Amino acid sequence: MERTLAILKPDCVQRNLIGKVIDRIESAGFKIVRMKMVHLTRAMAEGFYEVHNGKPFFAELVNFMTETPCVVAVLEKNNCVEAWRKTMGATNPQNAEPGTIRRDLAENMGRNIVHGSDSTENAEREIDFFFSRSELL
Ligand code: IDP
Ligand code: MG
Repeated sequence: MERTLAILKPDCVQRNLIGKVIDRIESAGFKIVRMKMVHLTRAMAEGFYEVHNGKPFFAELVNFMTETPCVVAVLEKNNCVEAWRKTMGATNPQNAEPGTIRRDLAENMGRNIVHGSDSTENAEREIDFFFSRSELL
């Protein structure tokens, strides 16, 4: 079964929306196979988002992701990577479809509540970034 990495970002935790987002995850048919809270260090945030290093929003993104703890989770479902991106909605909540998490809950493009891997290759890399082999057994 395909897996992806989801993050309930610091804004989700700060705004007491963890439960709402987990409810949406489970209601949409994803199995939560692993989940934990992590407070990212700057080095971790920079490493996780290294593809965006050099972009104008990079510093803002790293600051945001290190503000408070977040929740990282491994989700499982058929076609999981694409299905989770669809459930999240577009990066900019103003462009996201009604009924998606970002459209319904996110404040703006930076503080957009959730993360999801964008390919099965990146899902593997991102799951390995947060979960050790023994945690995934
Ligand atoms: P994604 O999260 O939908 O995959 P990416 O383009 O990979 O979007 O960007 C990663 C994250 O960086 C976004 O979720 C958002 O938090 C932040 N971000 C992206 N573009 C901007 C921007 O133009 N302004 C502020 N933050 C941005
Ligand atoms: Mg992305």
